Amino acid sequence: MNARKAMRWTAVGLALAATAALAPSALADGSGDHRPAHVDVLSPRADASTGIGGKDWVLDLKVRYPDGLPTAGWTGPQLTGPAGHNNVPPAAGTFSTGHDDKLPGVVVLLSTTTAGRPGFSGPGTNLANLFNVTAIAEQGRRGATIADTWLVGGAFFGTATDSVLTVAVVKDLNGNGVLDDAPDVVPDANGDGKVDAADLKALGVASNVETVRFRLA
Ligand SMILES: [Ca+2]
Ligand SMILES: [Ca+2]
Repeated sequence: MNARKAMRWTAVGLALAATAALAPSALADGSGDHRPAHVDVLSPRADASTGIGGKDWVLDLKVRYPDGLPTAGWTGPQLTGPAGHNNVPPAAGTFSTGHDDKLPGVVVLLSTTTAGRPGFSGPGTNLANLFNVTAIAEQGRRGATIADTWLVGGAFFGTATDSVLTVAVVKDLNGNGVLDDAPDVVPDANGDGKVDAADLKALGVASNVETVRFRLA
């Protein structure tokens, strides 16, 4: 490439960079190219068979916030579970069904969640606050990525059955600029008897909606 051509390409590059810098940051919802959050399900994989007798399997997520930790409503790391380590600082957190106190925008649904146990009201139950280990995986100019892991130690979601996992970050419903609006229970907005991606979209999402069908062995 000669010097004149190189200069021309440099000018194109600078113009593109300037356009990118002017692009608005749309925190309001998950539409368009700039989503304020992105969820990845690392485990279980689609169509995988997991666990033994419906238990001892892992639900592993990564949630990326391009605009950084303040957008995530992140309130610190956690190491929680049914035993005593819940209250050990700095990783103390609550452990129950409902929205997570440490990452309060995330919704995690399993289609085979049933009512009956305390806190469980069927497939709309947000399971995010049952996650055991939550911490920063990456932070820098590309935003922040949170790793979120749950060891499912009981056969609470069926055995020898298919289940559908649905994960998303709810949009900024109260307009405080923070993605901290996940409900404890997602309503069946379209009344079809299921609580799934359609109902999350009706509620409003800031991220992609990840859906994974898998089998509980
Ligand atoms: Ca909010
Ligand atoms: Ca529904």
